[in-house]
Amino acid sequence: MSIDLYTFATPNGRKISIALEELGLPYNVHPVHIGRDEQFAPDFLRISPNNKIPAIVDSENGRTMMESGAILLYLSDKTGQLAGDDPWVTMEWLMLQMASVGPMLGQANHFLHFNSGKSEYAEARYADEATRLYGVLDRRLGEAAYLAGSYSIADIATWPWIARWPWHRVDWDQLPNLRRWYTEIAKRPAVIAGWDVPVATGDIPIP
Ligand SMILES: N[C@@H](CCC(=O)N[C@@H](CS)C(=O)NCC(=O)O)C(=O)O
Repeated sequence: MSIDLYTFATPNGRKISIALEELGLPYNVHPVHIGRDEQFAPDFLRISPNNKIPAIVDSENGRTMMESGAILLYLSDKTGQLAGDDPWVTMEWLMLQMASVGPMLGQANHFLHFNSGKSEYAEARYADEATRLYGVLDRRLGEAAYLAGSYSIADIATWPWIARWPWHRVDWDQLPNLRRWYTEIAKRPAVIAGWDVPVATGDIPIP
């Protein structure tokens, strides 16, 4: 049994390489260079109908899957691991990542980092939203060690987005709980291994 992982060195891609490393599942890496539009290749479209990484093929049953949140739920269900303490709490924080943390920090990356100086309005909007979301996570991590109590797919979904913090104008002095969570997870061997998939792009940034 092995998983074919189609991925690139981005937060959404790293969610799945980190999860596969944590679960100890054998996997083959297929880099999809999104800067060269390889995500639009017809062969890839058959696996990932929305033309985005990550995607997987499970050789055990031939199942193809797109969408990182769905893939994380699938891998957790398949192995009975990384489910957190209460499946619905795990679902809440996973959905917050998929619906807010990923999309909003994605916009922050776009306007604050890649296109800085092009729109004052968009920079303020997404910097404010990034600050707000970092605060939501910090408050949650003040009451629980991990987002769903114990380490779970909700943390694995969220952590690679926070690892883009150098682009988000973050005041870490205001975020002691998030900093504790972020730096602890950054030391996990599976996270360090998954970070470098499909290629090493530099060390994990530590605040
Ligand atoms: N909701 C999707 C988002 C996936 C996504 O946005 N992937 C980006 C890289 S992080 C991508 O493939 N971008 C290529 C493109 O938009 O053409 C998921 O969580 O899997």
